[in-house]
Amino acid sequence: MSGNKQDLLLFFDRPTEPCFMQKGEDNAVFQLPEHYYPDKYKSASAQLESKFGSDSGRSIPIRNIALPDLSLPMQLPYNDQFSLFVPAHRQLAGRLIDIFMNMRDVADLQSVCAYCQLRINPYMFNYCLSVAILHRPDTKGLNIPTFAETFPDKFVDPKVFRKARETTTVVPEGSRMPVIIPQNYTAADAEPEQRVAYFREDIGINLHHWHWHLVYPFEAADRSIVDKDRRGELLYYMHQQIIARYNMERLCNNLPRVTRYNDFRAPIEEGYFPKLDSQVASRAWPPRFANSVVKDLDRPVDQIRVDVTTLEAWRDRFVQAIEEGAIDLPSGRKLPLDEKTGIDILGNLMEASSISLNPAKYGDFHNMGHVVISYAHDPDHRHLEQFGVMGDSSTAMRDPVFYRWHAYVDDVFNLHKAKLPAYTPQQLDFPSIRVSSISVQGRGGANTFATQWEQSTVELSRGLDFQPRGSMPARFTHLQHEDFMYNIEVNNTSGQSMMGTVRIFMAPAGDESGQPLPFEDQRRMMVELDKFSTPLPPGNNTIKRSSKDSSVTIPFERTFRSQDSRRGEPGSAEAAEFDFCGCGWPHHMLLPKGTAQGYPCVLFVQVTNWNEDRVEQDLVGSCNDAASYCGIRDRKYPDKRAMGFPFDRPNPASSLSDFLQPNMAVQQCRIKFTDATRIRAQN
Ligand code: CUO
Repeated sequence: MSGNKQDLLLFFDRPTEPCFMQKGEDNAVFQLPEHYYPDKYKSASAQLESKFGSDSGRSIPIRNIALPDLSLPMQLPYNDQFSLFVPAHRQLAGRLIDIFMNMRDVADLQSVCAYCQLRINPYMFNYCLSVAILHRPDTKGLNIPTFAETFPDKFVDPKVFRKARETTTVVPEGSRMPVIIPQNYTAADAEPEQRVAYFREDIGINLHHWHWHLVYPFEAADRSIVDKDRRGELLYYMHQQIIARYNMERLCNNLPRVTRYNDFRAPIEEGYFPKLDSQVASRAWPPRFANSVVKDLDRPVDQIRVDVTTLEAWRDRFVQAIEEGAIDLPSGRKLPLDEKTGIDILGNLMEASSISLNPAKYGDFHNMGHVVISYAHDPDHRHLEQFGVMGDSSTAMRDPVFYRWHAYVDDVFNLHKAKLPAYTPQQLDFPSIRVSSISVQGRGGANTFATQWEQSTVELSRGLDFQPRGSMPARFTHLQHEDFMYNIEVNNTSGQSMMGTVRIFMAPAGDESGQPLPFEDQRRMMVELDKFSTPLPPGNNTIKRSSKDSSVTIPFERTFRSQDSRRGEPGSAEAAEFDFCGCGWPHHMLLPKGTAQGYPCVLFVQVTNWNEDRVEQDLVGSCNDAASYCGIRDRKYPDKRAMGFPFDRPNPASSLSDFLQPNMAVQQCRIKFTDATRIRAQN
């Protein structure tokens, strides 16, 4: 039968193999109208149909429809890299998303997909189909396979594919041992930045970042896809948290905090050699040599011309607007950057998304930063090279320069935050609610977190095109921590029942040399660990909360979910939100690595008045377990306060203890790392 929405997922299977070949677990085959075959296959279409159809498990007839005009999306060559940060690509993708969104039903969508899959750049096709599936009402409940399975070449050392090819060809399915994805393959220990490669190159972290940008696209003809509640602010906050987390990770590894990249004329000290191959482009991703300097871009093939001076001009206009506390609108009017919406306006202007209020003046600062850096090796295309990893949201976080760029972007946002009045004690406190302590208990002992390495398995077969079929597991190593429980003691002296919002953060206790951090530095390194609401009956309350319930993370199984492990019946409310749940910080990276001696850090808790924080909305059937960094699908951001509250603004307090109100508590803790590797139990 055609028109089964589940069959749309077959277009993610072996993405460069033509869709008339067998797809999926049950070897399904799409039966295409004759004229859907590209010229190179046309003369043989009858043979192809019988070749792949004869032993297929199921055949899916494709409806013959009047095809929409696909000339624009087809402009991107099939074998090129695709980047959301490149304006021309964004435009082509915006058009294709539009086409997919406007197909009148699933059968028509399937039909246009079948035609496109044979012709359109596979990365762009995958991205646009994913966005459409996430946003069409009739495709809710579909569980898009994890990007690491569809395009493992964006995440994994290419040597692994050679081994996998050998194994799938020689060893029968069932007896195949996982191939091992090596942990440190991009640089030697002589490169200091290598000490945090386990963070930068973590598959889960890169998947989260890709997924975040999938959920929050910055361009689409349908404004509602872009214009989501507080999306500009979330861009700021999610990336701010990445920098905070990375900085703590660096301090654990004896590296200084990341230095912002704000002088576009200065060499970028850090080199990066990605050692990834693009299977679609049949090319290695270009490296960036140490001390590269970015240049004016003039790449007619990508329709990009941008000068370094333009980047500087955009930057100066941002700084000026923030200084003045207002942006210029195209009409010549000024729009004030107020406490409530200023950061959201700046986020959209900065990115820039298609809801930027004045692209002509403020340009495309953040995206173009990615682009200019990603072409440092070939700014005028004389070597016919494509962009480096900074140009792709699924690979950008591998490169040390990503953090330098985003540290600067964050600095600009912080200029705005610094203009806002500091929170008053009244804004911070929750009268009659007294928090006396927070502590943690787990296998590491009291107030000690335990971390170590863990090996887990991902499935590569869906991304191994033109190879023998069947499962091909690969094993990779990542950081992991022991589960723990928070214990929070709260006294409600009001005599009546209250509801509280519990906000838990963690930050390093000291700076690079172990000296106590000034409040201003420490607040910017505060990492959100959890946020939840809880009833507070009168009197003493002990709140217990498991680390596994964190509002920033999603469980391992969801980061690496495969199509087979879906939960709920298709179309059920439970399954409906499953896809959105792919966004979320990977749970295995909740905590930084720590050190063998036990890295000193501080745990912070604040309980605020839920009645003032809450957002009235129906959350039934919504996937909201990683709302802190990802929001909630089709809903408002579930916390009225500024993202990052209470640390989003500077405060005259000189130290964290100076900042504390009676509804807050801190606890000195340690993160103890054991250099051992365990194998994750599969469930
Ligand atoms: Cu996510 Cu720059 O916004 O990579």
